[in-house]
Formats: sequence, structure tokens, C-alpha cells
Amino acid sequence: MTQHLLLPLVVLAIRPLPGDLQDSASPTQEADDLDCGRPEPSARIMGGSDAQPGTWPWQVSLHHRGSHVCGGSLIAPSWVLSAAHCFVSNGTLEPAAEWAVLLGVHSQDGPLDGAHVRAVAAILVPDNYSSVELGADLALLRLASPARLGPAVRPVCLPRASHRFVHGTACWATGWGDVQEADPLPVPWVLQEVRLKLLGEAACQCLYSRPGPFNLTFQLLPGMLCAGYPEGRRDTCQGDSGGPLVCEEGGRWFQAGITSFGFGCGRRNRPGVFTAVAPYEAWIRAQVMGSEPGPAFPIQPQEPQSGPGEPREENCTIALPECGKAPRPGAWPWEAQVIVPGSRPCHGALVSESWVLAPATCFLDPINPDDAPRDLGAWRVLLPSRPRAERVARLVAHENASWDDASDLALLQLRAPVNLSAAPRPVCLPHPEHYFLPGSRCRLARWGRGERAPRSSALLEAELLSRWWCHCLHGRQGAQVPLPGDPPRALCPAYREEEEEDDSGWSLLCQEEGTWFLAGVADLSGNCLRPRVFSPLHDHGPWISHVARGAYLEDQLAWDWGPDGEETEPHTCPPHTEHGACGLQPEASPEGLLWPWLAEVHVAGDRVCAGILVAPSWVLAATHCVLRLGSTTVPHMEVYLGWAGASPRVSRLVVSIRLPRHLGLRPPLALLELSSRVEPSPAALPICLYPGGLPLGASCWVLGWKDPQDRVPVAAAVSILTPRLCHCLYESVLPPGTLCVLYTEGQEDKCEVTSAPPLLCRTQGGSWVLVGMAMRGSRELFAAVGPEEAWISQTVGEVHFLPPSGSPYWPPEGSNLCPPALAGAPGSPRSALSVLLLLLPPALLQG
Ligand code: 4AZ
Repeated sequence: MTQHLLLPLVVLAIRPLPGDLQDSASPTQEADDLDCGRPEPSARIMGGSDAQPGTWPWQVSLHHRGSHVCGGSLIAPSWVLSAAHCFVSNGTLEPAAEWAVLLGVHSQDGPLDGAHVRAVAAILVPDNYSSVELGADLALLRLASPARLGPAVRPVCLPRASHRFVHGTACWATGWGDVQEADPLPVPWVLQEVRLKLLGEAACQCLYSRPGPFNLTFQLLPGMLCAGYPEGRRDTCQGDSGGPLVCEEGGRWFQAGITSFGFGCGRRNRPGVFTAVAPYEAWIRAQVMGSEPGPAFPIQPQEPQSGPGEPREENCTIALPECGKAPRPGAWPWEAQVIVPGSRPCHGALVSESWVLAPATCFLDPINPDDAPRDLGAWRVLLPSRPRAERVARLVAHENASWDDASDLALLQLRAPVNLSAAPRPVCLPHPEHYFLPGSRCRLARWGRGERAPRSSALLEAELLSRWWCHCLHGRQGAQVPLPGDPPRALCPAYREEEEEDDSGWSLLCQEEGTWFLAGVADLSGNCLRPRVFSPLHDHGPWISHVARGAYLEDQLAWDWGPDGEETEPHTCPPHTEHGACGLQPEASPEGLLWPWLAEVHVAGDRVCAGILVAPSWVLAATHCVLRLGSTTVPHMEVYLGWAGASPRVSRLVVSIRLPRHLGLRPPLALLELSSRVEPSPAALPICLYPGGLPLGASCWVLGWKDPQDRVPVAAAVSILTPRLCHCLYESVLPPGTLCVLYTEGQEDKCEVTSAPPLLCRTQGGSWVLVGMAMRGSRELFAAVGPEEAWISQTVGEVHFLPPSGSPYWPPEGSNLCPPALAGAPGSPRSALSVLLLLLPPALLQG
């Protein structure tokens, strides 16, 4: 289900509890006058992230049942300050006995020199704490026995309620939490430090008011404080909660905040949120009352220049994405070509200063995929605007690369990081919860082995189709379509394709607010030569950022989820036949509705007839349109599928025409056999057929062209009359198996009739069914497909007849003759019908 990123993420990494370090304090260390906030002087590695031992002597690790869960800070020999959410689950406080406090720890692996452990006697949480988003996320832990103070164990100073921390001040957060989202701190679990700038309330609120994933924004509350950077990248993360944010003033370290929560970690415009400590002076004092020595609240060394109250107004600086900017589509600044001696270049993408992502199959021996390539020194990477080729230091293949096509990925580390500027520049990668909206403008870009073939950029334009269509084309009948916010299993773009493709792969780049994301890579498994379905890259974000620390994972930038955040499309797949999906219609695109089964049949000369794709190499058309009366030769015919008025489209030659045997009469329906199969795609997908009558509850349409010249498809809504009604109206002229339609008011003249338009119905499940083809010169009369089931099934192997719904085709009509008012009624069918409709129950009209 939808992931809610506002939750604090508490990690339970298994770390050994140094049980042998249990100790009891010597009372001599409990001085009356508690010195606070002064570590032993030592050098700190600026810019590095491993802390030096003894730099943060108040930092403690809180273990729950033997594992590090949260951080905390020592504020007095018997008191630790931490976050409430570390101890409250489902509204109840965890028992104090399950917790242990580790003091004086530097690395949580190996010998814990100078470290000791204390049991917890009590956990105190403010009465008004309920959840992190609502504030008051702080807790006090009373230790069962006082800590043993020393160089590695000292308390921090607490700010008084009147203490003002100046916005923009560089402070430090510390902890053993994750080094990135879903990426735990590696062994030897050395305490990490990060320099964070205090952000003013206005600046922080401004950042959090910009919609993030799932269009979420957040309202900061009094008692909260933000620290970090608009551009993100430096932050606290899962497992750091409860730990301190400290600022140095007058040679002492004051704890300004308690790590509380955030939207993910290090994301752009999503700084970490801390519980401000100063506002809780009174609460802390009240809890520790009577404990000697208690925490120290030194007077603020010097009042900040801006004086008390909110310091100067900050302007709202939103950071823009640093990845995914291209001067124009097709000029990709992240385009990387990996040159491996003896094979064709491999196309990949730059994802950070030092890492290129490419398919693993470019580099792995398919027979021995575990054999590491030996000649890495001879490999080169070509990047845009770089004078020389880059050298390669390392290749890391995805662990599933050799058997899972969706994981056919490898990361190549460059020997030296490149300077990022306009080019080269990395592409943005999606977070796991990224939802590329249907209708997104995308492009296809080269992926994997292949030459740099010049191609028209129009060919590479693509548009993302709905999840329903994408999923149901391949999924099974009744299968659940992933909801927005759930990880997609496939991405389907609609794009204009050529018949001739080389064997190279494609990546799918999708644009959001002018920023390009690498959304997916072509899954070349399956039986198609050209890409249709792309494996989403979402799932691989954590692996990529784990290997290529600093890869550009970027939040979703565009949302359009309607009022409930849900799409209106159906969530289950309509009926499939044994040959797969049929009659699925991708949703409307700016080019109009797509009718993937509507074919233009160009007959020698200038005639164009409507045809319907009923199987990968068969089109059904009206005989009278494709064969001239009296002619005995088969004309030259070409079939076009895809977008009307656009080229190139899918085209095929007609190699044979088949007609059913109808004694005496010329059969109205013809099957045209195509020169080769048309693989299912948004541009060309067979329609479903129905063995008898109409699916119950279907709505029906005549699909044709407004005029035979530009051939933009139009659909006119119709009702289908019952056979008796039809017979009564057209008694004298009807061949058996004819369907009559009644156009919805004002729809009659929508399409022209010379092309013999088809009659289609949309079932309640959402699939489209071919019901009939227009008879010569008529708008209202159609030759029914149902009665020809046997012939169509025999001629066409893979035709999609849906199972009959089991209900009668028509409602019972009785056996009486035509109503007298209709027999030989003069005038138009509509005027005759208006008489009839007054006489008959509405159930006799289908549509
Ligand atoms: C946590 O759950 C946590 N980036 C702490 C801080 C942040 C997110 C999660 C902010 O420990």
C-alpha cells in the first residue's frame, strides 16, 4: 500500500550488546556543579563523516532487546534525553526493562573501550505526545545507576526556554543511523557526525509547503526545529532518532534539538525535523526534580545579535533538481558509451559524479556470469563534452543480473569523478514510491549494445500509458492493477515504431517539470523484437544509491491523482482469452483516442476501407468495400495500424483474402491475411469477438472516419435493435444475421459510410468487442460477426472469442408479428421507431 513518508523510521539493526561492560558508577563522579557541553579537546575531520572518538561524549546508543534502535544524549549522570517515538508503539510505552543505554561508545563493532552500559529505571514521555507529526517528541530515561563520567562520557548543556539559536548557525547531528534511505551504516558502525545548518521556521515551512511524494506537505508546529539544506544530501536518517543536534556557543555545546523525523533522508527541500529542546526546559526540570546533580541549563553565553524572538525574515529558497537537465530532448548530458575492446559500444547513463549505469549483459559472460571481467584497465567511457575518455575502476553487477531481465544492471565506477556542469550531468533516478503519471511525455534512448545510429527524434517520442492498459495487456483476467503509489510492475509507453529495428535495447526517459528521469529499461524478454514494456527502475534505487553513494535519486515532481489521490481507471483486468488480452483501449492521448484495432485497408487505386485487427495477422473487413463487385482478381492491399494521420505507422501487405462459403449470396465479411504478425502494442492490438449476440450491459458505437481523406477516427453512439424490431423495420431488404442500429440523437452523421465502418461494443469489464461490419451504403445495417464464429475460428488460429456470458442474447420477444403501426411504415427508420418505442418496453433496445 501507499507508503507514508512522514513516519519516523526506526531501525532495528542487530548490534551486539556488550554485556560484559556492565558497571556501577562510583559516587565520587557525581559532582554538585555539573560541567556540561565540553568534550576533551580533540581534532575533528571536517567534511568527513566518521566522528573522532571522544568528540561527542554525551552521545548514547539505546538498545532494545540487544539491538541499536535510537540515539540519545546524556544530560546528567542519571538522565538521558531522547525521542518519545523510540519508546511508544501503538500508543503504549515499551517497558523500561527491555532497554539498555550504552555510554562512551564510538564504534559499535569490536572492543568497546571505555564504554559501559546502564539499565533503564524509567521512561518519561510528555502527556501530550501522540505521534511525531504532532510534536512533543521527547523522552527522558532515568538510568538504574548513574553513568561513570570520564573523557568519553560527559553530559551536554541544555538551553533555557529563553535561549535563541541563530538561524543559519552550523550545528552538528550525530548517530549510528542509516547512511542513506534503506542503507544501514556499514561495519564497524562508527558514530557519524554531520554538520547541519539551523533553518528558520519560515524557511523550513516554505520548503515543506512544496508538495513532496504523494503530494504531501507538512505543517511545522511550535516546538519543532529544522536543520539541513534545501538541496538535501546531508541529513539524519533512520536510527538517528533521539540523538542530539548540538550547537557550540561560548566554548560549550548546547543541545538545540532531538532528532525526530523527516520525509525520507537527505531529500531535496526536505530537511530533518527536530524537537526543539529549549521550549521543554520546564518539562525537563519537572521530571528530574530532586535528582542530584540534575542537568545543567547554563545561561546563554551571549544573546544573538538579532535579539530575542524570531530572527530576521528569511526568504524562501527552494532548491531545484541538479540532475536530469537536458538542453533539448535527445541531447542527453548523461549519455555514456562504454567501450570494451573487442565488442560493440554499450550505451548507459551517468547517475552520479563517478558512476555509470548500464545493462550487465554488456559486460558479463552469459555462460559464466560470475566471472569478473579481467581487462577493466582497457575499458573506456565516453561522456559528452569531456576531452578524453574516462577510465574504469570497478564494475558492480546487480546480484540478480544473470537471471532476471528486470535486474540486468551494472554500475561502473570511473577512476576519477567528473566535474558536473551542463554536460556531463547525471540523469535523475526515481525513488521506489515514484509514480510516473499516465500521459507523461517520455523519450526512448539507447540502452545496451548497439551502434550510434542516427535516428529521427520524432521516432523516439513516447507517452506513458495507463497502468490498467499496461498491466492488463500482459496480466491475467481479473488480475489486480497496482494502485497509484504501489510500485508499478511495468511501464508501457506509446510510441511510433518502425518495423525494422536493430537488436539494441532502449531506456525510457520521462520528463517531469523539465527534469528527466530514467524511468525504466527495455525488457527484451518475451517474443517481440521491439520494446513495448519497460522494467521500472524504481525497485533499483536503493541498490544504485547503495553502490553509487550520491546517485541522484529525486522525488516525484508532478502529480495528478484526482481528489482522492486515486485514478478512476478500473483496478482489475477485463476478460482475456487463451491468446491473451484483446480489445483493451489505452486512454486518450493529446492526439485523441487510440483505437488500436482500427485498420486502414488501402485497396489498389484510391479506396480505403475500415478493417479491424482480430488476430496478430488477420484483419476483418466488409467484403463489398475490399472487393469490387464482379471482379475476380484480388487487388493489391495494404493495411495500416496505429495513429491516424501520423506516420510511420505499423503497416502490412495483405497476402490473401478469405470468404466464408455462403450458398448463392456474396458473404458480407472478409478476412484479410497480413504478410506478417503485428505484435500487440498500444498502436495495434486485436479486438475481442463475441460468439453470439451482445455482451450484457455493453454500450455500442459505430467507429469510422469523419471523412475518407484525413481519416481521424470518430465514434457514434448507437443502440442495437432486437432482431424482431430490426426485421419489422427493414423486412424486405434484410439478409439473415443483420443487425440494425439506432443512433443516439445527433450522432447519425458523425462518420461516412463508404469505408464500411465497424460496429463495436464496450463490455462492462472495459474490453471492446467487434459486433458487425456495415453493409453496403448503409449507416444502420451491419453484418453480424457472431454467426460466423466457426468460420473465423477455423481460418484464424489466434482469434479472441470471449466466452458467452450465459445470458440470453436478446430479451424474450414473444412470437407476435410486427406491430401494425410499423408494417411498411413510411419515412425514416427513426420516425418509424418513434412510433414503435411508444409501443414496446425499453428492454427490447440494447445499447
Ligand atoms: C528516524 O526515523 C529518522 N531525515 C530520523 C530523521 C529523519 C528521518 C527518520 C530525517 O530515525
